[in-house]
Amino acid sequence: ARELALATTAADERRGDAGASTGALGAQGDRALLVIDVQNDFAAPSGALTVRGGDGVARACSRCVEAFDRVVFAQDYHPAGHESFASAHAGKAPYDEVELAHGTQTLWPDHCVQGTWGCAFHDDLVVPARAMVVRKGHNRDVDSYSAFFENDRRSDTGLDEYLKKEGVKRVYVVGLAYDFCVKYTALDAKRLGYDAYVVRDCCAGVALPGTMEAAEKELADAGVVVLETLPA
Ligand code: VGL
Ligand code: ZN
Repeated sequence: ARELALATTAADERRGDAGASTGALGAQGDRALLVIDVQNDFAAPSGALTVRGGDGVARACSRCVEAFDRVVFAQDYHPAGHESFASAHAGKAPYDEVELAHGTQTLWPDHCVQGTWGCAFHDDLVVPARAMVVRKGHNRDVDSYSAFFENDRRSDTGLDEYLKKEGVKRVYVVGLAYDFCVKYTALDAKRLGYDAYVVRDCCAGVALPGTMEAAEKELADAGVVVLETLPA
């Protein structure tokens, strides 16, 4: 019942395709859930880059995971000394900005270093065996907020190719952080031709000055549909 109900969101109804949702597989066929960076460093209270409300987001995302047949998990996956870390730049502190060849980079505390506890998915996140995991940020010299492209937009993660091959037309984006990786993933999804949805109560933001407002506006301007909640 939950699957059928989920397939009939307000946004679907606006699009007039609610009637296409017949049977679990048919209803699920063209949609995917993208769960972004629900890892200890963001979601756990003792994480290196804790997002307020992150552990609640882990539980909310798990409820979404159970409702989707096709789920992709993004994992921020940095080598030690990654250039997005303030510690890699002499005289810089976390949340300072620096100019790099491909644009402005916000500097972060060391986080999501490969093989560490902080990099692991939060314990409350359900990660089914069928799930696809996309790792990003492994290139030392360029950050990757979006689950589709690195920030210089040169190399892609393979996610678009996978979703297209699967026949996915609608992507629902949830997780952390709303104003960074969730935002950029949803914007790229829209740009790549998917109907893109962000489920607001399954997200939380870093909330640096102005970043939450900027996210609201950029998502709206791009035509990403921000749903308050996934209908029960
Ligand atoms: C993220 C900052 C640095 C995110 C990742 O997942 O939103 N934010 N790395
Ligand atoms: Zn990162």
